[in-house]
Amino acid sequence: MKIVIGSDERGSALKDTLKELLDSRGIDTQDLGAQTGGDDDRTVSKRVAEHVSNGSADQGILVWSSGRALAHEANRHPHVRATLCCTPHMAKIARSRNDGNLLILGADLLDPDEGIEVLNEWLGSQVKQSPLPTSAQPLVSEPAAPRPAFVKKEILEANDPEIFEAIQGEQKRQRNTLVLIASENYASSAVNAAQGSVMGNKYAEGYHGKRYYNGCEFVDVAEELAIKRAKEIFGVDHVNVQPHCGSTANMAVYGAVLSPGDSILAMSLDHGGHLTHGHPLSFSGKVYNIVPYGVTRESERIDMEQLAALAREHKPRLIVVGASAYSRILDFEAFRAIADEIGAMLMADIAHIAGLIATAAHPDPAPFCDFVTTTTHKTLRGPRGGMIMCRQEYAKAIDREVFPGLQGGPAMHTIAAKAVSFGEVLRPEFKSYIQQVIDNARVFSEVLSSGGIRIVSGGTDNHLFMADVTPLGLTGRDASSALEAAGIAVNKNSIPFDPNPPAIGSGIRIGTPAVTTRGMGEGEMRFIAAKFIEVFGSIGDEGRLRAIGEEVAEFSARFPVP
Ligand code: DSN
Repeated sequence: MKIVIGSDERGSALKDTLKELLDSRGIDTQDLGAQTGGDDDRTVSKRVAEHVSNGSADQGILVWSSGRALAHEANRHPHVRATLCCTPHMAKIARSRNDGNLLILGADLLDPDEGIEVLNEWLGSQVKQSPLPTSAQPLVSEPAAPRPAFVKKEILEANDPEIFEAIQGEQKRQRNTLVLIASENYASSAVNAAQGSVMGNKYAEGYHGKRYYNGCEFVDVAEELAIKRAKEIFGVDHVNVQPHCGSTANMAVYGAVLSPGDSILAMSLDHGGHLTHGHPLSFSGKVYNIVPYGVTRESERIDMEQLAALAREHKPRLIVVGASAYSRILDFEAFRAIADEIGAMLMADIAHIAGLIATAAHPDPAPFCDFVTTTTHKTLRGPRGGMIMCRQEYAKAIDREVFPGLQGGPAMHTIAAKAVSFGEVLRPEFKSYIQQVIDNARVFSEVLSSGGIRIVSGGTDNHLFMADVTPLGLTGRDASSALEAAGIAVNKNSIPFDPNPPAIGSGIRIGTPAVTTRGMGEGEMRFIAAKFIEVFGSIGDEGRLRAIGEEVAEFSARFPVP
């Protein structure tokens, strides 16, 4: 067996260690070197993938700073099945189930011992189609000691088999299903490790330097890092990382600067807004006087003329810009001009597009908005949670409204995980990830459109799009249920001016963040979109839907979840 190995600069020390180990075991290993160009220079990774692709090497190893973006690129080469492996278990699955032939290791994610452990598992795991020749010696004679994550799993299994089983089931579901729900994503193992950490045991009511509990020195580090990194990402004056979710983040902004009964101009849920932008059943619609705006019937883009007219007529104290089902660029500057004209404050809710803003793939709200709220688990790919950013003049009011206004003790384990994910966002690989998310959404929408499905507003500029399935004689509910039967998860959604009630809807919302995290690119989007069309043509044919489901599961298994 021949292995080619290469790295970037940060990965070169671990690469050298692994090369030495492979040599000492008598495995024919060719070192293709450490990339010396900038982050965009992928000469070495390309060469490694080419060797595996054209069969001049049986296997490849790439040791990169974090390695996330490499899997997309390497998998574009024919016959290459590349996987980023952060644990021995991931290596085992990638080899035994997916017949992986290119191991990617993140030098920033692993210490040398962990890297060796992952490689040992990779080489020692049974290969589905092309087993290691018997001449190749397994690298370890004894099984590696279980990693801490594994131990925790075993403890949970022994302690609470019912919950353990439910978690196992969910893990399997996430692995075997194609998740195209626009608001979902897979956090990294590092984020999950922080979230499952002992920081969850700590009460830390208050803020750094003004805590109501002793013993906060370590959770302070986590919170300070989360704030520092968020400021660096979004270029804002002040950050509060304590909101438990996007809804409490929005609630805190409203509560900090408005009084009950004040008017808020916000996008209606029917046209793509969010529950907390004034739905009558949400606190926002109950406490405040909501003036809804929407999109035009023709363009299905935000009707800026209607918005300006409503602003002049109702003089809201706050205008909210942001959406959960809108596929076009938000023009924050134009919103600011309208807010200034009537002396209103402006809040951007960027929960869906935070990852795009973080990487400059969408215009920046910070220069134009008084407040920016977000969740941290969608395109930002962090733990489930919320965050508020604001201009300095509102800092005190916002902090006071979050604690003690709305919340008691902050979830310090989640805050630590927010810090970890923000660290990941700051790496160059995250930018490539987001670009791929956007390219994937565009290609996906184009294939569906050529299959007779109407794309709301004619396309997408971001990570999601809305597909009107009525031209096929379907409702959103029919379409989402049929897709579910074939192992594909989307959500039914109202489209603007929808004649169907929300529980039925005329559309489905499709987003690409989660499948892109699994390493899928445009080719895979074409495959999945083609399956959508097949599913829609097979409604009522249970056998055919099951067969498509089997194909989907097989396809899905090639792309490990983090
Ligand atoms: N429920 C989320 C979504 O799916 O967009 C927003 O909070």
